[in-house]
Amino acid sequence: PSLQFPAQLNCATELLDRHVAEGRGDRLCLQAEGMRWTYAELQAHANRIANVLVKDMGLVPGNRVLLRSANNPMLVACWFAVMKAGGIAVATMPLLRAKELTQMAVKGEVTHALCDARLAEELKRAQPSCPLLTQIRYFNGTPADGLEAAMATHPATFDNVDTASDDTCILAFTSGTTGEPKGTMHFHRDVMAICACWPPHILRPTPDDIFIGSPPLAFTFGLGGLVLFPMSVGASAVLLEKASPPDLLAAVQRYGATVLFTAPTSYRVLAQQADALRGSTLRKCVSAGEALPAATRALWKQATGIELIDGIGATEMLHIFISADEAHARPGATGKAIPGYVARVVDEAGEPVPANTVGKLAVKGPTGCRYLADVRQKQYVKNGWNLTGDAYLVDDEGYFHYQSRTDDMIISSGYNIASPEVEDALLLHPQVAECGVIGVADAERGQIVKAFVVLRPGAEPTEAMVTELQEFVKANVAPYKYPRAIEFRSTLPRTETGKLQRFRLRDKP
Ligand code: 3UK
Repeated sequence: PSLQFPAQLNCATELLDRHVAEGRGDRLCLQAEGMRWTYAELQAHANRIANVLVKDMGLVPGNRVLLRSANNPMLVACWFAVMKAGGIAVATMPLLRAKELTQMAVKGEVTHALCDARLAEELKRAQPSCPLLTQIRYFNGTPADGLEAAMATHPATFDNVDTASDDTCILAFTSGTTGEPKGTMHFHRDVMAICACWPPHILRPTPDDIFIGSPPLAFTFGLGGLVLFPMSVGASAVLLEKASPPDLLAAVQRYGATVLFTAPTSYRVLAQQADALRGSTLRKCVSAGEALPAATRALWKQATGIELIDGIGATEMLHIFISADEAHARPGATGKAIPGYVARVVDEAGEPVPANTVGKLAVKGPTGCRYLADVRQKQYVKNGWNLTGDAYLVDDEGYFHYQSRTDDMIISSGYNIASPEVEDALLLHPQVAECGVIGVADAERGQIVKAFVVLRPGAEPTEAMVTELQEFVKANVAPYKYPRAIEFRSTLPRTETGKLQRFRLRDKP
């Protein structure tokens, strides 16, 4: 990919205005419940909001703007308005509470906010603790007398700020499971770099594709998959405020979606609706956020005939850096470093380890980790390599196989056991809907493997089932990895981004 960017670059000019300037303004850009916007309509909305930000709210380039909304077209218009005005978008997950919003606003020195009126309450509770945050406008309210009323007083034209390609435009907070949220900074050129690397080489979308998916736009997986990537090729996206598996399935059918982005657990649930999925319009399905179990890949292929595209990405890296297209998919492997990136597996000293040896994943490319004022920068980036905190091995053919988060390795009687490997084995059992595996302290063995299992409807959580599952795992992986303890649950704790929260299983054993 060409990763040479001019000194001055504004990603809104490239991803939005360029389409209108080149005569594609009438093409469909965004759809949502009762809404269809062309590229020209999105541009007009973004321009009016940019005028409100600059002329009414006093925004100057470099100001940080908190965005708070479920996935909908106004959120996208707000995001582009911030880019156009040379601001920095601080997108936040809809489920966050005042406490977390305060942490992010204070740490991010946020001065402005654009917020969906239906999510106003927590932001209003946060504002008194955020002295710099003085300018807030609400949208999507009834009546639409907030941001929309202000927009109506401004023209639908705006001269984008002539930003430098290495001006920060995104401050993305990690969906971190523990500790203070970490803010990661990304430049205008980083946005263009992720559009130049993964989509043309792995996804290969066309301008007629209709993208759909569940990840919030505040999660960079969602921002890329549902806004940046479709717009980079002039395609369109469907935005869903609610994207549980049934909502997603209904929307795929209703809108004739062709490219789906969601997390492994969601694919697992969706695959049960094989009837509804057969002969659907879907042609490309992307999984990221956590490891894709081989059993889930197989279920999806059975239900739809489609080979999933797996990819590991991170907020620190902005998007996906190891992946494989359908033709190169290997069950149990994430893929190889995508064009533009290099990846390797290293030991504690940062030296590459031999093939088939577990070590730490190290990656570099056009994007990388820039924590906002955080001492953990030195742990994530060493000698120019980004250490993602994942344990991986590379096989003889150069494919990267995910093992676990480095701090999720279970050590039992001297054996290293990766939680996802045990989870994968359990998921092959027809009665297992979901599961999570952790290590729990044990006097004799140091740690033992414990599994939390959600059974499929109709299956009984009995002692006999415990034994059956234990024997099943022993038959599928090295017997010492079998879960000595199994507890049945009705649900498992997950983040808004679909990640299993193993630490919460550990807290409440
Ligand atoms: C894990 C995976 C195995 C891995 C993300 C795509 O997930 C994203 O970003 P986060 O900052 O988390 C990063 C961590 O999540 N992970 C993600 N994808 C996979 N593990 N296989 C995968 N396919 O531990 C990684 O270090 O929330 C994913 C695009 C953008 C993103 N921000």
